[in-house]
Amino acid sequence: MHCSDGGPANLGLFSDSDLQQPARIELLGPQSRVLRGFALPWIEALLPPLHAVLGAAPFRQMQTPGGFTMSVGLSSCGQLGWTTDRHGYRYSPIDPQSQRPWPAMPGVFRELAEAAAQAAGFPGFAPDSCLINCYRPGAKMSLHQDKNERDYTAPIVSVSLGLPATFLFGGQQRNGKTQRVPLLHGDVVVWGGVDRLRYHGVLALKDGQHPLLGRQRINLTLRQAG
Ligand code: MD6
Ligand code: FE
Repeated sequence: MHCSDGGPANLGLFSDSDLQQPARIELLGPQSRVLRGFALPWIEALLPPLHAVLGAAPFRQMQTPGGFTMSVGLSSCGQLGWTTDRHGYRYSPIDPQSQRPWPAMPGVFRELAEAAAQAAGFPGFAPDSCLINCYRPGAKMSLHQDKNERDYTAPIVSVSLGLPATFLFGGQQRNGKTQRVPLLHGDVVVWGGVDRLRYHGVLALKDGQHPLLGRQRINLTLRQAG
């Protein structure tokens, strides 16, 4: 803020979040929405704590119960983190790599997720877990359901950062028809209610260079897991 820019002085009455543009909202299903560009006003505040979290809990490639190595790098923050190994998928309060609790969830993650959930018709969202996915060119996520959370009443809020990806949004059965949804830097997907258990995935990431994040896509998914 410059004193000489001629506009009305901001006497600390407004914050950047008041400058939020009206979201361009797209319906994916009855209770799932893409909020185009919703996270853009938060990016500046979000990246430093994201880097701090990744310093304490770096991305790692986990094993699936079936013995495959995931192409996506994973980390978490919050009271619970999502993990997979040969024994199965679960939430744990401890990072298996450091044997320490996951880094705390940055306040700005929680605020963004709560605002996005509210804008999509889910007030009172209070995430206790944020899974952080890192896609390098070629990395993908096969069709899956998110069903390790204790109950399915809360929605999931998913924030896309960096390179664009094609999101696959299917039905209640793995072999159902899927829609292809392009997700760009700053887009937020929210789903819950009757759509909470729909199959979804991400096609192999195309190579490219993002001005802020370089050659990768980072996806934050915030949940009420416990
Ligand atoms: C991704 N997202 O966008 C992977 N899951 O990289 C997910 O698996 C996901 O975006 C549940 C809800 C929203 C999501
Ligand atoms: Fe998922």
